[in-house]
Amino acid sequence: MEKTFLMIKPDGVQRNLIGTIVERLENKGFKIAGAKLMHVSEELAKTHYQEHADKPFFGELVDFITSGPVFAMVLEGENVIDTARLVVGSTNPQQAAPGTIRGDFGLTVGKNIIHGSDSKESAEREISLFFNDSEVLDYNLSNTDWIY
Ligand code: RTP
Ligand code: MG
Repeated sequence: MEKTFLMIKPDGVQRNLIGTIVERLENKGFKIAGAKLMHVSEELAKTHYQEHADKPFFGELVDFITSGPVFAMVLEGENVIDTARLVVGSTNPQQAAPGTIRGDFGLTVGKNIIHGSDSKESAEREISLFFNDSEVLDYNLSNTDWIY
């Protein structure tokens, strides 16, 4: 099954939105294969956002993502990479559709609450940057023998 990487950025954590965001992702039907609260080092931030290294906002982006804890997740589901990006919404929260995470909670492009991988290649790269193999779990959600 396809996997993607999502990360609630420091602004989302500071605004106590972890529960609300995870609830939306679970309600959508995605399966959580891995999750953790962590600090992003400067080195990891620069590697993660290396495609933006030449952009004028790169320094600010690295400073912001390392400014406080993030909540990193691996989600699993059919077509999860593209569908999670739809749930996340457009990059600029001021243009993101209502009903999306950025549309409902984001304030500015620099503080847009959450990151989501944008392709199969980025998803694989980002999952392996943020998670060890042992932190991405393979388990069955449909084992309901215990419900009577
Ligand atoms: P992300 O990588 O964080 O999921 O966001 P994205 O794909 O929607 O957008 P991307 O183009 O990859 O940009 C990465 C992050 O850089 C910040 N940004 N700031 N000041 C600016 O003009 C500007 N443009 C982009 C945003 O926080 C964006 O999420
Ligand atoms: Mg991106």
